[in-house]
This record gives sequence, structure tokens and C-alpha cells, in this order.
Amino acid sequence: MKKVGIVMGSDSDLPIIKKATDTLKELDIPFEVHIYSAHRTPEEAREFSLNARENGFGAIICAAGMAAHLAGAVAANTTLPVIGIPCKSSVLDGMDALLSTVMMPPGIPVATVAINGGANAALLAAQIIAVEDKALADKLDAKRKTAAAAVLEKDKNVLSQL
Ligand code: RP5
Repeated sequence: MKKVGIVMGSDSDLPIIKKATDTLKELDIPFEVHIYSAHRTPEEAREFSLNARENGFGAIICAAGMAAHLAGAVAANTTLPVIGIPCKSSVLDGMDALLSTVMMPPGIPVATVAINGGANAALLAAQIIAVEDKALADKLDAKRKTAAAAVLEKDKNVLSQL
């Protein structure tokens, strides 16, 4: 199975990445995690991206806050799908990172999830890997069924709480 690459701009992004790694673990998807910054360690971020395909990755998740150029900088150096997580890490509550991550110019796409959307980033990466992996697609279906059952259980009980 292809690996998911995870790159975060700083160790202060770890709580958001933890949501992604928990989801990948639950789905038995191999992953690798790095702290590379588009601004502080641009050479390392570039090297990782340039070699990601030949190193067995199928998708890359990038998490960064503030002027969040990491996902775009990684996407500039690979044609693997790149998923950006804008992190809430400044006085602007993540709006800065959201706009920096989502507003990519034509030609270099980044699939941007919600601010702090670690779980969805992992699920999207899993869905990308599952295009060629029926067993993983079945696991994703089962996970959705379980989540739907939990909602319907709440639906059954909601009146009694009012
Ligand atoms: C970004 O700046 C990081 O991704 C982080 O979200 C934010 C703040 O970084 P630290 O100052 O906490 O290292 O590059």
C-alpha cells in the first residue's frame, strides 16, 4: 500500500496532526511524519516533495499556520495529491492560514480541508489511496456506516433529552 506523507510546519501543529495519525492508524494506512517548514527549512521541504513519489507515497498532508505556504510549496515540487490543513495558530484564528492554503494559482492544486481539519485530511488521503485498493475502500464504507448508526442512535434518543 502507498504511504501517506505528513508534513507540519512546526511541532506546535502536533495536536492537529494527531487527529490525522489517529485516523490513519485506525485504517491501517502506513504514514511518515516530518517537521519541515516552507520558510524555516525550505530545502528539506523541497527535497521531501521532489522524492515523495519514488519514496512510495500516494498522498501528502501538509499542516501549517499563519502565512501557511507549506502545502503550496510542497505541491510545487510533486504531482502527488497534496492536502492542506490550515492551522489555527495566530491572532487571526486560522483565517490567515486558510486563505494562504486554499487560494492556489491555477496549475498547482492543493485540496484544502477545514481549519484544524486533521481527521478529514486523513480521510481524504485514505480515499485517494483507496482508488486502487478495494479492501481500504471497504473499510471506509464500514467506518461511514458506523458513524451513521451513531447519529441514528442519537436521533432515537433526542426527544427524551428535551
Ligand atoms: C507555521 O507557523 C507553523 O505551521 C505554525 O502553525 C506557526 C507557528 O509556528 P511556531 O512559532 O509555533 O513554531 O509555520
